[in-house]
Amino acid sequence: MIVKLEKVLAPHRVSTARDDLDNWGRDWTRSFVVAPSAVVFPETVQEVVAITRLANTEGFALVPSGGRTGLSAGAVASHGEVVVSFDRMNRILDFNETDRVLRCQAGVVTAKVHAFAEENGLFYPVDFSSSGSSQIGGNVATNAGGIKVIRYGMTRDWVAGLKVVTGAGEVLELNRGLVKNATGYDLRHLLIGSEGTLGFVVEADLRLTEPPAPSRVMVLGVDRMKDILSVLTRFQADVTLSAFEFFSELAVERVTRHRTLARPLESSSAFYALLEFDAQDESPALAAFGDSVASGWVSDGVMSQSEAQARALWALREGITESIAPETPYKNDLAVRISDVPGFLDDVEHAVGRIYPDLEICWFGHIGDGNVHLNILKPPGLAVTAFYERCDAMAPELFKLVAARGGSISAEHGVGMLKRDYLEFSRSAAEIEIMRAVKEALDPNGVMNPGKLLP
Ligand code: 2HG
Ligand code: ZN
Repeated sequence: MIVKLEKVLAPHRVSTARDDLDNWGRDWTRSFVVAPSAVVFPETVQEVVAITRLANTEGFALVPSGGRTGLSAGAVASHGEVVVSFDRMNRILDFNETDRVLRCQAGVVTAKVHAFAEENGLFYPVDFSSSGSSQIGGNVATNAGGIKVIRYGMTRDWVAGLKVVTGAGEVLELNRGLVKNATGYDLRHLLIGSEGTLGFVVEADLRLTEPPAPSRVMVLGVDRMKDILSVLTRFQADVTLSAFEFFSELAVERVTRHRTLARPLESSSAFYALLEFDAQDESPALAAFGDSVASGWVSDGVMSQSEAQARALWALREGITESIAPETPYKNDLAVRISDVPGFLDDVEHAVGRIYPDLEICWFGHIGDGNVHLNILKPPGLAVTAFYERCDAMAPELFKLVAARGGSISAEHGVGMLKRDYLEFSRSAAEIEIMRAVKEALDPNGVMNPGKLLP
């Protein structure tokens, strides 16, 4: 297999070195076996086609690999697969000013798209903490969301076209940058969020938009979760929000210690809401703040007066993941309808408290779109494996609560291997059967990312 791969690619772009396998064989998850048999670095679409065809004829499996920032083990190679890295397909190929669409290769880092858009007086609005290393191909494969979804939607909303190599090795040009196209099933959207199980995204056409107006950031202290939604409703009546995030006091405590940041407010609250809106909306925002205090929903608040202050307030939210990483949290990325969030948080607190009263929960996330990140922290004395075993044992209880509210077991991180066996809590048996049939049609020999997404 290696010799044949070396014929398809130059030998220096096929690696079996231990360090390379360890590095490219994993994402940000740490609890899965990492055991690829090789890592390959194609530079052209034709090379991706050749690798895929070889996998079909030789019977080996492929794992697409981007910036490896995933949190669901969608890009972990645990069973001798060949990892296909897009690190060398990292060019922006074209930009059309009239269409406001850029075409890039899958390995372009998200931040490079942000910078390119800015250089051209425009804006690419999909943004998240890992945008400095995540790649567009991975964003498309997981339909990445992030911190601006409330205003701009998910990656799906910004993809005007895709070039993909299916699991059978066919090249498809999907939608070709069109705004309107009513010619049947939109296969582009099938590939978006397919987690590398149907084929490789090799190029993407991304829409750009007007840059946002200068913004203000507010952090508000809120003691009762249900009041956060009253605050959201009150602000949304008069203010166009570009972010509405939340985090708990425990998260503030961890992130301020880890990054040596100042606390946002003098007093402490159970929760904090972080809002971002256009500076021109400052007066209605201050009125909404006044009403929220008068109604007893908000105890205190701060509003950025400069770019630096806005960045410092955002750091409180964006630094949470790295600040709790040493506590090897058991991560969950859940969604319910926005109005259901407070009830859902109560359900989960209650269930975790009943089963494991000694475990601490660090809540944060994108409450404005119903997506909450539940991180259960490992107590200091407990071994990592014993901790994950306890959490895994609790998972069905947790996902039942999600299912009871018609929610999603993965709002934005994807299913990967982490959630694969729980898919039935969010998708019906009929849906899963249809998903299998789709996979069969695009990847008849099952070479694309086996063991991910579908149980
Ligand atoms: C975020 O919103 C990311 O910061 C990571 O989706 C969430 O670490 C997490 O659980
Ligand atoms: Zn998130």
